[in-house]
Amino acid sequence: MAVEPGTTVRWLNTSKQGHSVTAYEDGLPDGAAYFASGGFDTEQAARDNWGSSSGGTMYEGQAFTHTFETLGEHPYFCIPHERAGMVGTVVVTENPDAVTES
Ligand SMILES: [Cu+2]
Repeated sequence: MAVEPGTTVRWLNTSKQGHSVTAYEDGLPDGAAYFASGGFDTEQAARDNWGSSSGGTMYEGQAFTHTFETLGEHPYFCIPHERAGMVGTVVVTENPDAVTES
């Protein structure tokens, strides 16, 4: 998805499975705040804590929000379903309408 800076994006788990929203730390633009469900500061911490009670799991009906302030591409994934291709990118741009969704 493409959004303007300052946009708060909300992910809602509408499935029966637990998911995560976990940023690819190395893929974030310089200066961008790290984001992950569970509030982790690093991708490694999010991965290490997956499966624990504080693991950042979003259960059915739970949401995670993040406000994007930095221009650029913000790739993220779902920890348990990364290998299944559950990944995405939030593109932060001054002109979201010009971005072609892939
Ligand atoms: Cu998932």
